[in-house]
Amino acid sequence: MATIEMQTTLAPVREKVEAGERLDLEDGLALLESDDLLEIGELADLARRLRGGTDDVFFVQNMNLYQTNICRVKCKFCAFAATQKQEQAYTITAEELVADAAHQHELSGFTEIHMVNGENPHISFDFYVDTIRQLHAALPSVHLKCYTASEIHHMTTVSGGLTHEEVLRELKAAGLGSLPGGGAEIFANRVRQLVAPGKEDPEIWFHVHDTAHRMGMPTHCTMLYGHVETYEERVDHLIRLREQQDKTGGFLAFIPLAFHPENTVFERRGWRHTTGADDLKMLAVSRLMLDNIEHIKAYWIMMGMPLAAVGLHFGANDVQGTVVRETIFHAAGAVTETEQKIDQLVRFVSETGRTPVQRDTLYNEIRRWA
Ligand code: V47
Repeated sequence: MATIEMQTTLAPVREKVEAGERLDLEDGLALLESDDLLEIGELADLARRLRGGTDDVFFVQNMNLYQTNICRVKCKFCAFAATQKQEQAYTITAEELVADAAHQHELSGFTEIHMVNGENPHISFDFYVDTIRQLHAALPSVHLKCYTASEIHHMTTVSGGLTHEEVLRELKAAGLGSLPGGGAEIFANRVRQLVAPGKEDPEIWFHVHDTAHRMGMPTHCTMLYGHVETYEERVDHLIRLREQQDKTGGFLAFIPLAFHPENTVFERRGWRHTTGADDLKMLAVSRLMLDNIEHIKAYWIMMGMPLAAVGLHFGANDVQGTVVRETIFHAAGAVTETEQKIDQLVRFVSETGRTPVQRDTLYNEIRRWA
Protein backbone atom coordinates (compact mmCIF):
# COMPACT_ATOMS: atom_id res chain seq x y z
CA MET A 1 0.00 0.00 0.00
CA ALA A 2 2.75 2.40 0.99
CA THR A 3 4.43 1.99 -2.40
CA ILE A 4 1.23 2.81 -4.29
CA GLU A 5 0.71 5.91 -2.16
CA MET A 6 4.28 7.16 -2.81
CA GLN A 7 3.91 6.60 -6.53
CA THR A 8 0.71 8.59 -6.68
CA THR A 9 2.24 11.51 -4.75
CA LEU A 10 5.27 12.06 -6.97
CA ALA A 11 4.04 10.48 -10.20
CA PRO A 12 2.89 13.81 -11.75
CA VAL A 13 6.29 15.33 -10.97
CA ARG A 14 8.07 12.35 -12.52
CA GLU A 15 5.98 12.70 -15.67
CA LYS A 16 6.96 16.36 -15.99
CA VAL A 17 10.64 15.60 -15.36
CA GLU A 18 10.65 12.87 -17.99
CA ALA A 19 8.91 15.18 -20.48
CA GLY A 20 11.39 18.00 -19.74
CA GLU A 21 8.57 20.23 -18.48
CA ARG A 22 9.09 23.04 -15.99
CA LEU A 23 7.97 22.31 -12.40
CA ASP A 24 5.69 24.75 -10.60
CA LEU A 25 5.07 25.77 -6.98
CA GLU A 26 2.76 22.81 -6.34
CA ASP A 27 5.37 20.37 -7.67
CA GLY A 28 8.03 21.90 -5.44
CA LEU A 29 5.71 21.56 -2.44
CA ALA A 30 4.85 17.95 -3.29
CA LEU A 31 8.58 17.15 -3.36
CA LEU A 32 9.38 18.89 -0.07
CA GLU A 33 6.37 17.33 1.64
CA SER A 34 7.26 13.83 0.46
CA ASP A 35 9.20 11.52 2.76
CA ASP A 36 10.45 9.40 -0.11
CA LEU A 37 13.96 10.75 0.00
CA LEU A 38 15.40 8.19 -2.38
CA GLU A 39 12.80 8.83 -5.06
CA ILE A 40 13.37 12.60 -4.75
CA GLY A 41 17.12 12.04 -5.17
CA GLU A 42 16.59 9.76 -8.13
CA LEU A 43 14.32 12.32 -9.79
CA ALA A 44 16.89 15.08 -9.28
CA ASP A 45 19.65 12.94 -10.75
CA LEU A 46 17.41 12.06 -13.68
CA ALA A 47 16.61 15.74 -14.31
CA ARG A 48 20.31 16.59 -14.16
CA ARG A 49 21.14 13.92 -16.75
CA LEU A 50 18.18 14.72 -19.03
CA ARG A 51 19.38 18.33 -19.10
CA GLY A 52 22.79 17.24 -20.35
CA GLY A 53 24.65 16.64 -17.08
CA THR A 54 27.46 14.08 -17.18
CA ASP A 55 29.47 12.24 -14.52
CA ASP A 56 31.75 15.28 -14.07
CA VAL A 57 31.81 16.73 -10.55
CA PHE A 58 33.52 20.08 -10.20
CA PHE A 59 35.59 21.76 -7.53
CA VAL A 60 37.75 24.87 -7.47
CA GLN A 61 41.01 25.44 -5.63
CA ASN A 62 40.05 28.54 -3.72
CA MET A 63 40.71 30.53 -0.59
CA ASN A 64 38.17 32.32 1.59
CA LEU A 65 38.98 35.78 2.96
CA TYR A 66 36.99 38.01 5.31
CA GLN A 67 38.38 41.54 5.51
CA THR A 68 36.01 42.91 8.13
CA ASN A 69 33.35 41.43 10.41
CA ILE A 70 31.97 44.81 11.48
CA CYS A 71 28.38 44.99 10.29
CA ARG A 72 25.55 47.49 10.62
CA VAL A 73 22.75 45.03 9.82
CA LYS A 74 22.39 42.67 12.81
CA CYS A 75 20.79 39.72 11.01
CA LYS A 76 19.41 37.36 13.62
CA PHE A 77 20.86 34.29 11.89
CA CYS A 78 24.43 35.60 11.86
CA ALA A 79 27.16 34.74 14.38
CA PHE A 80 29.97 36.29 12.34
CA ALA A 81 29.07 39.98 12.54
CA ALA A 82 30.27 42.32 15.28
CA THR A 83 29.80 45.98 16.17
CA GLN A 84 32.90 48.16 16.19
CA LYS A 85 32.94 48.22 20.00
CA GLN A 86 32.98 44.45 20.43
CA GLU A 87 36.23 42.75 21.32
CA GLN A 88 36.13 40.40 18.32
CA ALA A 89 35.60 43.23 15.78
CA TYR A 90 38.29 43.50 13.12
CA THR A 91 39.13 45.21 9.84
CA ILE A 92 42.21 44.15 7.91
CA THR A 93 43.99 46.70 5.73
CA ALA A 94 44.37 46.02 2.00
CA GLU A 95 48.14 45.69 2.50
CA GLU A 96 47.79 43.05 5.24
CA LEU A 97 45.15 41.16 3.29
CA VAL A 98 47.25 41.09 0.13
CA ALA A 99 50.42 40.02 1.96
CA ASP A 100 48.50 37.14 3.56
CA ALA A 101 46.84 36.11 0.28
CA ALA A 102 50.12 36.26 -1.64
CA HIS A 103 51.81 34.09 0.99
CA GLN A 104 49.00 31.52 0.88
CA HIS A 105 49.12 31.57 -2.93
CA GLU A 106 52.80 30.67 -2.87
CA LEU A 107 51.95 27.67 -0.67
CA SER A 108 48.98 26.32 -2.61
CA GLY A 109 48.53 28.09 -5.96
CA PHE A 110 44.76 28.62 -5.56
CA THR A 111 42.92 30.05 -8.59
CA GLU A 112 40.07 31.89 -6.81
CA ILE A 113 39.60 34.22 -3.86
CA HIS A 114 36.12 34.13 -2.34
CA MET A 115 35.65 37.13 -0.07
CA VAL A 116 32.57 38.32 1.82
CA ASN A 117 32.37 40.78 4.70
CA GLY A 118 30.12 42.57 7.12
CA GLU A 119 28.51 45.82 5.94
CA ASN A 120 31.03 48.03 7.71
CA PRO A 121 29.73 51.61 7.98
CA HIS A 122 33.18 52.90 8.98
CA ILE A 123 35.03 52.24 5.73
CA SER A 124 34.74 54.09 2.43
CA PHE A 125 34.05 52.82 -1.07
CA ASP A 126 37.69 53.60 -2.00
CA PHE A 127 38.79 51.02 0.57
CA TYR A 128 37.02 48.25 -1.40
CA VAL A 129 38.28 49.47 -4.78
CA ASP A 130 41.81 49.75 -3.42
CA THR A 131 41.62 46.24 -1.93
CA ILE A 132 40.52 44.72 -5.24
CA ARG A 133 43.15 46.72 -7.18
CA GLN A 134 45.93 45.56 -4.84
CA LEU A 135 44.77 41.94 -4.83
CA HIS A 136 44.57 41.92 -8.62
CA ALA A 137 48.01 43.53 -8.99
CA ALA A 138 49.62 41.00 -6.62
CA LEU A 139 47.77 37.94 -7.98
CA PRO A 140 46.75 38.73 -11.57
CA SER A 141 45.96 35.11 -12.45
CA VAL A 142 43.60 34.66 -9.48
CA HIS A 143 39.87 35.19 -10.08
CA LEU A 144 38.37 37.58 -7.50
CA LYS A 145 34.85 36.49 -6.51
CA CYS A 146 34.11 39.09 -3.87
CA TYR A 147 31.26 40.96 -2.16
CA THR A 148 27.66 39.84 -1.89
CA ALA A 149 24.85 41.88 -3.49
CA SER A 150 24.15 43.26 0.01
CA GLU A 151 27.71 44.57 0.23
CA ILE A 152 27.51 46.06 -3.27
CA HIS A 153 24.34 47.85 -2.22
CA HIS A 154 26.03 49.02 0.99
CA MET A 155 28.83 50.49 -1.15
CA THR A 156 26.31 52.68 -2.99
CA THR A 157 25.45 54.16 0.43
CA VAL A 158 29.01 54.72 1.69
CA SER A 159 30.02 56.11 -1.71
CA GLY A 160 27.50 58.92 -1.25
CA GLY A 161 25.15 57.95 -4.04
CA LEU A 162 26.84 55.88 -6.75
CA THR A 163 24.47 53.48 -8.51
CA HIS A 164 24.85 49.69 -8.46
CA GLU A 165 26.17 49.90 -12.00
CA GLU A 166 28.75 52.56 -11.13
CA VAL A 167 29.96 50.60 -8.10
CA LEU A 168 30.25 47.40 -10.13
CA ARG A 169 32.02 49.18 -13.00
CA GLU A 170 34.68 50.61 -10.69
CA LEU A 171 35.23 47.27 -8.99
CA LYS A 172 35.34 45.45 -12.31
CA ALA A 173 37.88 47.93 -13.67
CA ALA A 174 39.98 47.28 -10.53
CA GLY A 175 39.91 43.52 -11.13
CA LEU A 176 36.70 42.07 -9.68
CA GLY A 177 35.64 38.96 -11.63
CA SER A 178 32.31 37.80 -10.18
CA LEU A 179 29.98 38.04 -7.19
CA PRO A 180 29.23 35.34 -4.61
CA GLY A 181 25.61 34.51 -3.94
CA GLY A 182 25.19 35.54 -0.30
CA GLY A 183 22.69 38.05 1.07
CA ALA A 184 19.74 36.32 -0.63
CA GLU A 185 18.59 34.60 2.59
CA ILE A 186 14.87 33.99 1.88
CA PHE A 187 13.15 36.50 -0.37
CA ALA A 188 9.68 36.29 1.24
CA ASN A 189 9.11 39.55 3.14
CA ARG A 190 7.52 37.76 6.10
CA VAL A 191 10.74 35.82 6.71
CA ARG A 192 13.05 38.75 6.00
CA GLN A 193 11.24 40.84 8.59
CA LEU A 194 11.75 38.07 11.15
CA VAL A 195 15.37 37.11 10.48
CA ALA A 196 16.95 40.17 8.88
CA PRO A 197 14.77 43.25 9.33
CA GLY A 198 17.71 45.58 8.61
CA LYS A 199 18.59 44.00 5.30
CA GLU A 200 17.80 45.46 1.88
CA ASP A 201 14.63 44.40 0.01
CA PRO A 202 14.88 41.38 -2.28
CA GLU A 203 14.31 43.68 -5.28
CA ILE A 204 17.64 45.32 -4.48
CA TRP A 205 19.43 41.95 -4.29
CA PHE A 206 17.97 41.11 -7.71
CA HIS A 207 18.84 44.51 -9.15
CA VAL A 208 22.52 44.07 -8.24
CA HIS A 209 22.66 40.62 -9.87
CA ASP A 210 20.65 41.81 -12.89
CA THR A 211 23.08 44.71 -13.34
CA ALA A 212 26.13 42.47 -12.96
CA HIS A 213 24.80 39.97 -15.50
CA ARG A 214 24.00 42.70 -18.04
CA MET A 215 27.61 43.96 -17.64
CA GLY A 216 28.88 40.45 -18.39
CA MET A 217 29.83 39.69 -14.81
CA PRO A 218 28.66 36.24 -13.65
CA THR A 219 27.32 35.69 -10.14
CA HIS A 220 26.21 32.93 -7.81
CA CYS A 221 22.96 32.59 -5.92
CA THR A 222 22.06 31.05 -2.56
CA MET A 223 19.18 30.36 -0.19
CA LEU A 224 19.46 30.20 3.60
CA TYR A 225 17.03 27.50 4.78
CA GLY A 226 16.20 25.69 7.99
CA HIS A 227 15.02 28.57 10.21
CA VAL A 228 11.56 30.19 10.24
CA GLU A 229 10.65 29.76 6.57
CA THR A 230 7.88 27.49 5.26
CA TYR A 231 8.25 25.02 2.40
CA GLU A 232 6.17 27.40 0.28
CA GLU A 233 8.64 30.23 0.95
CA ARG A 234 11.56 27.98 -0.04
CA VAL A 235 9.95 27.09 -3.36
CA ASP A 236 8.94 30.71 -3.97
CA HIS A 237 12.62 31.67 -3.47
CA LEU A 238 13.76 29.14 -6.06
CA ILE A 239 11.13 30.27 -8.56
CA ARG A 240 12.22 33.92 -8.20
CA LEU A 241 15.83 32.90 -8.92
CA ARG A 242 14.67 30.88 -11.93
CA GLU A 243 12.78 33.90 -13.29
CA GLN A 244 15.90 36.07 -12.97
CA GLN A 245 17.98 33.43 -14.72
CA ASP A 246 15.44 33.37 -17.58
CA LYS A 247 16.05 37.09 -18.02
CA THR A 248 19.82 37.35 -17.77
CA GLY A 249 21.36 33.86 -17.57
CA GLY A 250 24.25 35.03 -15.43
CA PHE A 251 23.98 32.69 -12.42
CA LEU A 252 26.83 30.21 -12.60
CA ALA A 253 25.71 28.10 -9.68
CA PHE A 254 23.20 27.80 -6.84
CA ILE A 255 24.22 26.92 -3.28
CA PRO A 256 21.59 25.99 -0.68
CA LEU A 257 22.94 27.12 2.72
CA ALA A 258 21.71 25.23 5.80
CA PHE A 259 21.11 27.45 8.80
CA HIS A 260 23.61 26.98 11.67
CA PRO A 261 22.00 28.26 14.88
CA GLU A 262 24.86 28.37 17.42
CA ASN A 263 25.73 31.79 18.86
CA THR A 264 22.62 33.31 17.29
CA VAL A 265 19.32 34.34 18.89
CA PHE A 266 17.77 31.22 17.36
CA GLU A 267 19.99 28.98 19.46
CA ARG A 268 18.50 30.53 22.60
CA ARG A 269 15.04 29.87 21.15
CA GLY A 270 15.85 26.18 20.73
CA TRP A 271 16.61 25.96 17.01
CA ARG A 272 18.76 22.99 15.93
CA HIS A 273 20.90 22.20 12.88
CA THR A 274 19.06 20.94 9.82
CA THR A 275 18.93 17.17 9.48
CA GLY A 276 20.90 15.44 6.74
CA ALA A 277 17.61 14.36 5.17
CA ASP A 278 16.49 17.98 4.82
CA ASP A 279 19.86 18.95 3.31
CA LEU A 280 19.67 16.19 0.69
CA LYS A 281 16.05 17.05 -0.08
CA MET A 282 16.95 20.72 -0.53
CA LEU A 283 19.73 19.85 -2.97
CA ALA A 284 17.36 17.66 -4.98
CA VAL A 285 14.49 20.15 -5.00
CA SER A 286 16.89 22.93 -6.03
CA ARG A 287 18.09 20.84 -8.98
CA LEU A 288 14.52 20.00 -9.97
CA MET A 289 13.13 23.54 -9.72
CA LEU A 290 16.18 25.39 -11.10
CA ASP A 291 16.05 23.92 -14.59
CA ASN A 292 18.09 26.82 -15.98
CA ILE A 293 21.03 26.89 -13.53
CA GLU A 294 23.64 24.38 -14.60
CA HIS A 295 25.56 23.89 -11.39
CA ILE A 296 24.18 23.01 -7.95
CA LYS A 297 26.73 22.93 -5.14
CA ALA A 298 26.82 20.54 -2.20
CA TYR A 299 28.84 22.80 0.08
CA TRP A 300 30.87 20.48 2.31
CA ILE A 301 31.59 23.25 4.84
CA MET A 302 27.90 23.24 5.64
CA MET A 303 27.02 19.53 5.43
CA GLY A 304 30.35 17.74 5.87
CA MET A 305 32.24 16.00 3.09
CA PRO A 306 30.61 12.55 3.54
CA LEU A 307 27.07 13.94 3.13
CA ALA A 308 28.16 16.31 0.34
CA ALA A 309 29.41 13.23 -1.55
CA VAL A 310 26.00 11.57 -1.10
CA GLY A 311 24.49 14.84 -2.36
CA LEU A 312 26.08 14.11 -5.74
CA HIS A 313 23.31 11.52 -6.15
CA PHE A 314 20.71 14.14 -5.20
CA GLY A 315 21.27 16.55 -8.07
CA ALA A 316 24.51 18.27 -7.05
CA ASN A 317 27.45 18.39 -9.47
CA ASP A 318 29.87 20.62 -7.57
CA VAL A 319 31.43 20.42 -4.10
CA GLN A 320 32.69 24.03 -4.07
CA GLY A 321 36.38 23.91 -3.28
CA THR A 322 39.34 23.71 -0.98
CA VAL A 323 38.18 26.85 0.96
CA VAL A 324 41.19 26.79 3.39
CA ARG A 325 39.62 29.16 5.92
CA GLU A 326 35.97 29.50 6.75
CA THR A 327 34.51 31.79 9.37
CA ILE A 328 30.77 32.40 8.86
CA PHE A 329 29.54 28.84 9.38
CA HIS A 330 32.15 28.00 12.01
CA ALA A 331 31.14 31.05 14.07
CA ALA A 332 27.63 29.53 14.05
CA GLY A 333 28.64 26.05 15.18
CA ALA A 334 29.86 24.20 12.08
CA VAL A 335 31.96 21.21 13.17
CA THR A 336 33.25 20.45 9.67
CA GLU A 337 36.88 21.00 8.68
CA THR A 338 37.84 24.43 7.32
CA GLU A 339 39.96 23.05 4.49
CA GLN A 340 39.85 20.10 2.09
CA LYS A 341 43.02 19.10 0.29
CA ILE A 342 42.59 18.31 -3.40
CA ASP A 343 43.38 14.61 -2.90
CA GLN A 344 40.56 14.39 -0.34
CA LEU A 345 38.05 16.05 -2.69
CA VAL A 346 39.16 13.68 -5.44
CA ARG A 347 38.82 10.65 -3.16
CA PHE A 348 35.30 11.54 -2.00
CA VAL A 349 34.07 12.33 -5.49
CA SER A 350 35.65 9.21 -7.04
CA GLU A 351 34.04 6.95 -4.42
CA THR A 352 30.60 8.07 -5.65
CA GLY A 353 31.41 6.77 -9.13
CA ARG A 354 31.72 10.28 -10.55
CA THR A 355 34.65 12.00 -12.26
CA PRO A 356 36.45 14.70 -10.26
CA VAL A 357 37.19 17.79 -12.37
CA GLN A 358 39.17 20.72 -11.04
CA ARG A 359 37.70 23.87 -12.59
CA ASP A 360 38.38 27.58 -12.56
CA THR A 361 35.68 29.96 -11.33
CA LEU A 362 34.04 30.09 -14.77
CA TYR A 363 33.86 26.27 -15.01
CA ASN A 364 36.74 25.91 -17.46
CA GLU A 365 38.42 22.58 -16.87
CA ILE A 366 41.90 22.65 -15.29
CA ARG A 367 42.45 18.99 -14.56
CA ARG A 368 40.42 15.77 -14.50
CA TRP A 369 40.96 12.47 -12.74
CA ALA A 370 40.06 9.40 -14.76
O1 V47 B 1 24.26 35.70 3.16
C1 V47 B 1 25.21 33.65 7.54
C2 V47 B 1 24.83 32.83 5.17
C3 V47 B 1 25.92 33.99 3.55
C4 V47 B 1 24.71 31.88 8.65
O2 V47 B 1 28.66 32.19 -3.80
C5 V47 B 1 24.62 31.59 7.29
O3 V47 B 1 29.80 30.34 -3.79
C6 V47 B 1 24.02 29.46 7.76
O4 V47 B 1 27.91 34.45 0.51
N1 V47 B 1 24.06 29.67 9.11
C7 V47 B 1 27.30 34.54 3.20
N2 V47 B 1 24.28 30.39 6.84
C8 V47 B 1 28.15 33.42 2.61
C9 V47 B 1 28.14 33.44 1.12
C10 V47 B 1 28.48 32.19 0.38
C11 V47 B 1 28.72 31.00 1.05
C12 V47 B 1 29.07 29.87 0.30
C13 V47 B 1 29.20 29.92 -1.06
C14 V47 B 1 28.96 31.12 -1.71
C15 V47 B 1 29.14 31.24 -3.20
C16 V47 B 1 28.58 32.27 -1.00
O5 V47 B 1 26.10 33.04 4.59
C17 V47 B 1 24.92 34.94 4.12
C18 V47 B 1 23.95 34.00 4.79
O6 V47 B 1 22.99 33.53 3.88
N3 V47 B 1 24.93 32.72 6.64
N4 V47 B 1 25.08 33.15 8.79
C19 V47 B 1 24.40 30.86 9.58
N5 V47 B 1 24.42 31.07 10.90
